[in-house]
Order: sequence, then structure tokens, then C-alpha cells
Amino acid sequence: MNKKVIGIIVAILVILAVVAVCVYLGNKNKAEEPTTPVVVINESGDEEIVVPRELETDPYVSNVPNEILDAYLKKVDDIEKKHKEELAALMEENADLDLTSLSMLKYDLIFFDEDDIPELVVTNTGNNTRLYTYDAGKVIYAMRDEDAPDEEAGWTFGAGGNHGYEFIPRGNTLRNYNTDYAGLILYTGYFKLYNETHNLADKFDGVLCEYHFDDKNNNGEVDEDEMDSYTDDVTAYYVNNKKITEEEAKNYLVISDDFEPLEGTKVVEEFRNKLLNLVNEK
Ligand SMILES: [Ca+2]
Ligand SMILES: [Ca+2]
Repeated sequence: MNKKVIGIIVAILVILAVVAVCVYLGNKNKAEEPTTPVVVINESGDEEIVVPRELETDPYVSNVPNEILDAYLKKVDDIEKKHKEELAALMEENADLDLTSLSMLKYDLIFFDEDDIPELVVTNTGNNTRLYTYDAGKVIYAMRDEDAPDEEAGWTFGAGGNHGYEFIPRGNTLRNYNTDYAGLILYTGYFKLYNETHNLADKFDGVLCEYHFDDKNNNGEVDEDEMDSYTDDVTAYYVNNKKITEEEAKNYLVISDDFEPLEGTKVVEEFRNKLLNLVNEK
């Protein structure tokens, strides 16, 4: 290879490197661009100026078609209307009722599964969570509970050792920890959104139970004389009432640092403003 050819190759490599750096810096600056502040009504009922961040800086959300955003806006209006009616009925039944903990619904758009259609998450603070997805012009309730009288009742948390739900963004995985006997048994359940049914259901064929007590008689149950034997270590693994090994337990676990709380964080005014901003920008 003569010096001229080597010179040309080096020149090409240098140009490619410069282009790569420019593209990287361009994307980086784009993501950090400040967005227009909006006025929202905060939880105390006061006006507050906030700079929208999450929705606008996520390039995928900016690309969401208006028909999906419009469908979610309509759903939010329906949910708020129904929620207000329920609160009014509760007030009528019991004028002394403290409604502060019941009155606040919070919303967000998230990417739960792998596709480019965002999901709508709605949290009734400290009470329950709902997840909706979208398909062909329709908003579909994805956290169905066949036993619940109200088909959009939400999955509850906050009582009985259930602290809520977590998910991996674009990972189609929801995780829920639950405990019994004040932590002697820890349940870790995983759920995924099934494309065919748009239903959030078990990811694995069983929920992993970790025992944190000394099961002296080895009957798989917490007996009276075992109640005070709590230990941080896992003493046994069970799935579907069957004892399994630590190695087998890994088949029922998703180990990841990417779990985030599955919860709405924006009150309705802030959330609607953000969606409307996105629609109007297009
Ligand atoms: Ca999706
Ligand atoms: Ca026992």
C-alpha cells in the first residue's frame, strides 16, 4: 500500500469520526432543549408554572399520532367525570368523610411494552392503579380483574403488604411484591401485556414465594411456633405450592435495574396541558 492510499484511508476515517461526533452532539442538544413553560393548577389548587419535561423530551412520545393522543384525552375526560360522580355520591352518603385521599387521580403516558404506542397509566393515590392501551381507534383497559364489580376498578395496593407496581419501560414486564405474615412470606408476581387480548396477565406460570422463616416441620406453612423466626435470608422457594430449588427459582424472576414505579405523577390539568401541547405542536 503506498502512502497516497494510506493518506486517503486516514482522511476518510477522520471525516467519519467528525460526522459521528456531530450526530451525537446534535441528538444530545436536541434532548436537552428547554420546552415552553405551562401554567397548571397544583394539588393545593394554586396556579403553578411548570416546564414540561418527560413527555416532550421523549422523541417517541413526540412521534405519537394525534389520533392516539386524542383518544387518551377523551378517556381522561371520561375518567374524571366518572370519578367526580363517585365522589359526589360518597359525599352524599357521608358528609363527614375525608375525601382528600380519594380525590386525586394522577396520570402519565408510558411505554409499557415494546411497540411505539404509549400506554395511559392512572393512579388513585395510595389506592389503585389502572393501565390502558390503544388499538385501532379504541382505548382498552388492560388491567382487567374478572372478579371486580367495576370493570375498570384498578389493581389495588397500599394494604396487606402490597406496596404497588413497578415496570420496565419498553420491557413489557410488571412486577408486584406482596407479603404475608408481616414479611415471613414474600410473593413476587410478574405480568405482561398480551398483544392478542390487550390484557395484562401472568408472565410466568406461577408466582414465586420466598420464605423468610424457619419452617421447622417442613410443611410449607407458617405455624404458630414459627411466627417469630423471621430471617433476611431466603429459607425456601415455592411456586404453585411446590418447593423448588434456588436455581429453578430464577425461571420466575426478572433481574433488572430498570424497574420504575408504575404510577401517574401528573394531576389532570398538567397532564391535559402536556398532551394538548403535543397535539398543537404538530
Ligand atoms: Ca405499547
Ligand atoms: Ca411449618
